[in-house]
Amino acid sequence: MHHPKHAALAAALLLPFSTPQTIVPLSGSDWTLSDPGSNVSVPATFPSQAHLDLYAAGLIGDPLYALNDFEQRWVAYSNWTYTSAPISSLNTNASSTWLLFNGLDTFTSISFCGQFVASTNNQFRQYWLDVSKILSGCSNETDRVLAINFGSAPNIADAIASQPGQETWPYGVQQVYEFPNRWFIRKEQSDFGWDWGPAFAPAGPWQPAWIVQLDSEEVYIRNSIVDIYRQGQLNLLPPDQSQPWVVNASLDYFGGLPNNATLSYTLKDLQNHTVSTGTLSDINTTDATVTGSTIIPDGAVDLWWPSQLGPQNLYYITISLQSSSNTTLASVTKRVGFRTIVLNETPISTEQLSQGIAAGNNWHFEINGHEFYAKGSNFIPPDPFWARVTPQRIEQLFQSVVAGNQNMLRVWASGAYSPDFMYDLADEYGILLWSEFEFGDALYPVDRAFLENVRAEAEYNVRRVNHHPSLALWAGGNELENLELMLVNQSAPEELARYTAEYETLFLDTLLPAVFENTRAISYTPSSTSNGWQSLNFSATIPIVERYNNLTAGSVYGETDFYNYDPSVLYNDSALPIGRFSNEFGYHSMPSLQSWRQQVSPADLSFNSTTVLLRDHHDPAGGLNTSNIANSSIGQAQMTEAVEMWYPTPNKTDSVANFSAWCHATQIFQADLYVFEIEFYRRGSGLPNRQLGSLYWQLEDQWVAPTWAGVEYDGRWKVLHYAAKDIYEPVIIAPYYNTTSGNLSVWVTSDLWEAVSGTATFQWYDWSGKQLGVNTSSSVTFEVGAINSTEVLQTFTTDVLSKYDLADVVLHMSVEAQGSLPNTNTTRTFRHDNFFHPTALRDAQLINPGLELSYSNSTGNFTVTSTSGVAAWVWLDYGEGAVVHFDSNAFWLLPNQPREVGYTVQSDSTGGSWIDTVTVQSLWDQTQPTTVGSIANGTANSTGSLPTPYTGAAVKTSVSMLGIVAAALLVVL
Ligand code: BMA
Repeated sequence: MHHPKHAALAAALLLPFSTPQTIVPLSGSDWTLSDPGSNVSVPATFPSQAHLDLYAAGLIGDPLYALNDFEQRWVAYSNWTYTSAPISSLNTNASSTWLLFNGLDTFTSISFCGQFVASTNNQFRQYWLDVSKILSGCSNETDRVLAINFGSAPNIADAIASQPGQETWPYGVQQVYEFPNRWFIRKEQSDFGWDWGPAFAPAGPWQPAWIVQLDSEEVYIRNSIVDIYRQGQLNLLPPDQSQPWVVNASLDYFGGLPNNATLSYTLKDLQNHTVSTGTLSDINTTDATVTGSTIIPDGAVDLWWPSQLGPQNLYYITISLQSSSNTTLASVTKRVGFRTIVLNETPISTEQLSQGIAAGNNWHFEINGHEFYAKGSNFIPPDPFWARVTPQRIEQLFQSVVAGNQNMLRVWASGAYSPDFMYDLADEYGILLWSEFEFGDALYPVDRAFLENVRAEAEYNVRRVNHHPSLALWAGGNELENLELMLVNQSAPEELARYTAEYETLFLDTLLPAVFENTRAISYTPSSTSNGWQSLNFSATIPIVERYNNLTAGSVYGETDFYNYDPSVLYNDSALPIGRFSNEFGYHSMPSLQSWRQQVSPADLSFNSTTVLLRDHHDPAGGLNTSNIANSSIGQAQMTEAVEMWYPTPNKTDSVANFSAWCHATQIFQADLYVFEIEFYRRGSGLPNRQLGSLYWQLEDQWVAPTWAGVEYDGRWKVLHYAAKDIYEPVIIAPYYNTTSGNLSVWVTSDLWEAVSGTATFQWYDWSGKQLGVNTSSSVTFEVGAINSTEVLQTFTTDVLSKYDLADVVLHMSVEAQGSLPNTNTTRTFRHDNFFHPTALRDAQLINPGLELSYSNSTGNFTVTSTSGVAAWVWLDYGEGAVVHFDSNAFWLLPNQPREVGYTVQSDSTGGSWIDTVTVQSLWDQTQPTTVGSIANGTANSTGSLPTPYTGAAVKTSVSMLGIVAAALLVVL
C-alpha cells in the first residue's frame, strides 16, 4: 500500500517547468550569516534559521541542550543578515527578473545589488519581488549579492504592541508563555514558547527561494490549486456520491501572460498510464491567476481512503497553460486523490432520532459518504526549527502513527502550515490531516493591515495544499470559542460582544472566504474546539452562523476538549465531557531516561533538578525564567501526585534508577488516563451522543521535556503510544466502573463498517494468578453494529466480590470477533484483551510475577512469560542508540501464557547490539529498591551499587551499551 518513492517523485515535480526561463535556486551553502551588532559572521546554508548556522559553526551549543532555551536568548534579540555569494548565471537579456521566496521567518529587509528591494512581515506568505530594474543597473557580476536582514521578532512584537492606539485585551485572555506579544505578528506562535516547548524565536529563510527570469510573454507558476469535488458539492455538506468528479484548477502566475491562454490537463495513474486527458472549460483569467474546470469521466478513477479504511489510490494530474497558438507556456504536476471528506455538523435528523441518537447537531467526519470513527492525536511542530525537519523524520513519525492504529492527526494551530512533503506522506500513509490556520490561545488584532496580511497567508496556503487527499479540514484556530471568548466573559463580560465581533471579523469574515472562495472540497470551522454552526446558508455572504452557547438542554452539540490536572479523574466517567467528538485531552508525563540523557547532563538526572524543573513548561503562571523556578514545579507536582495516588511509588536506592522509575511511572499514569478516556469516547459511538472521534493531546515531542507526547523527540515510544495503539484496535473490550456504587459494566466497541458477532470471555484471578470462582458469566456471545458498542457484562462488585479482598482480584476480559476492515474482502479475527482491578494499583497486592524474557534468532521475536502471577504493565525496555518499536508493549500477562513480541527498528547506531540491552519489568518492580535487569541499574553499577542479580531461569548476562554489566533477562534461543 505504501510507496515511499512517490514522495521523492512528487517533490521533484513541485517546481513548475516551462520554456526558456532562467531559474536559479538559492538553496545551498554559499551564504554567510552575520550580525554587525555582535561582530558575528559565520558560513550559512539556505534554507535555514540563524540558530542552526550558529550551532553548525560552533558559536553556540546545541540549542536543545540543558538550559540553552534561556541562555541563547541573545540570538532571538539580535538582528541577523543572510548574505549570498555573488550570483552568477543571471541572464542580462531577460525581460523581467524576480526574487521568489517560499518562506521568510519573519521580519525582513531585502536588498539586491546593494539596493533595497522590499520588507516582509509574515513567515507564512510567499513573496515574489520584481528586481528587473535593480539588475539592469547592476552590471558588475560581483555586485549581484542578495542580502536578507531579519529583525528580532521579540523586539518587533514588543514595538508593535506599544504603538499608540494598539489593541489590548481584558486581563488573562492572552496566553503568554515566554516572549510576550506573539498575537501581533504572523510567525509560528509556539516560537515564543508553549507549555511543551522551548522559546527560541528563530529567524531566517526557512523555505527555499529562487531567482526567476522571464522573457516577455513568459509566465512563472508560483502556486496553484487543484480542487476535486463531486458536482454540486458545497463545503460542510455531505455531497451526492453518485455525481461525477469536478476538477477545478487555478494557476497563480507572475510574468507576461499572452492573451487567450487556455488550460489542458492529463491525469495519469502511478504506473504512468493516462487515465483521462482534455481541456479545461470556463477559463477565467486575471492579472494573477488562470482558472478552469472539467469533469472526469465516470468510473475513470478509484477512491482514496484513510489508513485501514481502504486503499490509498493516487494519481498525477498535469495542468498545462497554453498560448492561443498551442505552445505550452507552463505546466504544473500535482499528485492527487479522489475522495470527499466532510465535517458534518448538520442537525440530527428524524431518522437519526429514531435510531436513538440524541437531538442536537452532528459533529463528525465522513469519507466518501461514510461515517467513520476518527482515531488519532494532535501534531505539534516536530522541532523548534522547521528548517531542519526532513521528510525522513516525518515519514518515521507517520510510520508510528499508522502502526498506532491512528487515521487522523489534528495539525494544531499555532505552529507552521505543513510543508508539501508532509501532506505527500500523509497521502501515502492514509493519514487525514485536520489542518488549522496558525492562531491559538489568544485573540488577535483586526486592523486592516493585519487582516490583509492574514488573508494573503491563508490564500497562499489553502491553494498550495488543497490537492492532497489527506487534507481533511481547515479550522480557524485553537481554543478560541471554548477558551478565549470564555475568558473574556469571565474577566470583562461587558466587553464580550465587542470581542466576539472582532473574533468573527478574523475567523468568519476573513478566513472563511479564503477557504470557501478557493475550494468546494474542504470544510471550515472557525475554532477548534466549538459547539459547531447554528445555521449554514450559502446564499449569505458568510454562510456560517456559530452556535456559541445557544444550547438546548438534553441536546448534544460539537466537539469537546478536556484537561483536568486533578489525577482523581482517572476512572471517574462522570468527570468526562459528553459531545460528538473529542479533539484534545491529556496529561503530561516525563520522557524516558534514555531521552533525558541526550539533552541534559548526568548531574541533572533527578526528578526535581533545576534543569528538569526549568524544562517543564506546564503552567508557567506569570512567565517562565530561571528566577522563578517555583512556577515550573507545578507540572512536576501534578505528575508526582498522580503517581502517588494510583501506583506503588518508586523508591529505588540508586538515584538514577529512581529517576528512571519515576519517569516510567508518570508514563503509566498518562497511558492509564488516556486509555480510560479513549474507552469512554469510543463507547459513545453506541450511545445517544453518537461520539465519532478521539484525538488525544499530543502525538510527539519537539525536545526532551515533560510533555503530553506519546512519541519522544528521537522517535522512541512512551508507554502512551503503545497503550493508544492497543485501545485504537478496531474491536475493543473495556470495563466501566463506578467505585461508589460498585456498578461494573463491560462493553465491546467496534469501528468496523459492518456489524460483527463474536464472543467475550471473562475470568477472575487473584494477583498470584489463581483463578477465582466469582459469580459472573464466563463467556457471552454478542453482535455489535457498525461503528457501535454493546454491553457484554453488567454486575455489582459490592455483590459478586463481597467475599473477596478487592485488593487481590483482577478480571481478565477478552473479545474475539470475525469481521473485515472496510473496503477489503478478507475476513479475519479481531482480538482484544483488557484487565480490570477494583482498587488502585497502589493498593493492589502485586506480587513478583517472575518475568522471563527470551529472544529467538529464528523468529526474530522476543517472548515474555510471567511465571508466578498476574503481571501489570509489562514493559520491554532498551538502551540508547536505537529507536525500536515493539509490536506490543505495556501489556498485562497472565501466568504461563507466554507472549511473543516482534519489533521494528526505526534507527540503530548500535550495530544491532541494542538487542542485548533489552530488559523486561512490570509494575511490581516499582515496589522494589532495585529493578532487575533495568537499564537504569546498569548505571547504578558505575556508582558502585550492584543491581540485584536475577536468580530465576537461565540467564545470559549481557553487556549493555555503556559497557556496564546489566542483568538483562535475556535468553538467546
Ligand atoms: C491545549 C492545546 C495546546 C496545549 C495543550 C496542553 O491547550 O490546545 O495549546 O499545549 O492543551 O496544555
